[in-house]
Amino acid sequence: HELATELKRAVAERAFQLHFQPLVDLNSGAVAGCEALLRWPHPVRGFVSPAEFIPLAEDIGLIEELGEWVLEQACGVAVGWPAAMTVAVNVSPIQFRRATFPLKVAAALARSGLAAHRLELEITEALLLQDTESTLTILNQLRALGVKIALDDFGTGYSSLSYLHRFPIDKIKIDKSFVDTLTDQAGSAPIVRAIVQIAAAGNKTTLAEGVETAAQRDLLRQLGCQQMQGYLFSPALPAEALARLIAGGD
Ligand code: G
Ligand code: G
Ligand code: MN
Ligand code: NA
Repeated sequence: HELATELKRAVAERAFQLHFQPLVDLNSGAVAGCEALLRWPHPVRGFVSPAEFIPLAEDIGLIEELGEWVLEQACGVAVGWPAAMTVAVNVSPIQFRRATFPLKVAAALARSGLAAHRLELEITEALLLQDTESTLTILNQLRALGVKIALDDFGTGYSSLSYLHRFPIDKIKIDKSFVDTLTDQAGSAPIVRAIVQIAAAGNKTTLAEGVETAAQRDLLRQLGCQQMQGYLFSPALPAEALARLIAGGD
């Protein structure tokens, strides 16, 4: 597999970039943090999507090394942001289940000097359904370090809402598919309202993903959702462009 060979080389050479997409507080409009999104600038293929190369990295045993690089980079960049800003890092289930993962997280924090509460790890619902006991153990280890846990793409998996309270989760990221139909007649607004209420009852923050219109933003605010992320505010940006954005320049 040609792409696999190239990916192997790219990981060895750290030939990736991290971009950062702002997470915006719906009430104040302030940038509360950013999600780190991996980019692979391929000399011939252009930017290869992580949706394509992350599963490949998982298949060929490269995800730990790649994930560790992402973690180190993300913490290293975020330490230069205002102290109120967090950084969110996507964690592959394979990476998450390695016994050394909490140690890797602790090492990235120590090396960068980033306060643990400013790091948010994004996991997916599927993790909660498999090996529930071990998942709980790992989540508790991570929580003991002081990092935050966010549940990514919420609503696309098969976990029930009742599952939420069994796990130490700080934030729920409502999947873009709910945001897409939010302002439609008979759309997803009642579902989003229910998710926000259940999250609030468990002291969890809610964020809506893929917000593209002002109407979606306004309704989300009205429904009590706390944060949003999406092209309405900004796509993922290189670190320098993000720094200019938060400094208020352009
Ligand atoms: O940014 P974009 O829409 O291209 O991302 C596509 C997918 O790749 C998303 O599901 C996103 O969560 C995932 N992804 C992006 N960066 C990372 C990363 O650093 N690690 C992992 N495991 N997944 C990532
Ligand atoms: O799976 P995850 O939620 O981590 O993936 C986030 C993906 O969504 C990234 O690839 C990011 O580039 C993309 N994204 C972020 N905001 C928007 C948006 O407003 N619209 C669309 N279509 N995609 C978005
Ligand atoms: Mn994510
Ligand atoms: Na997401």
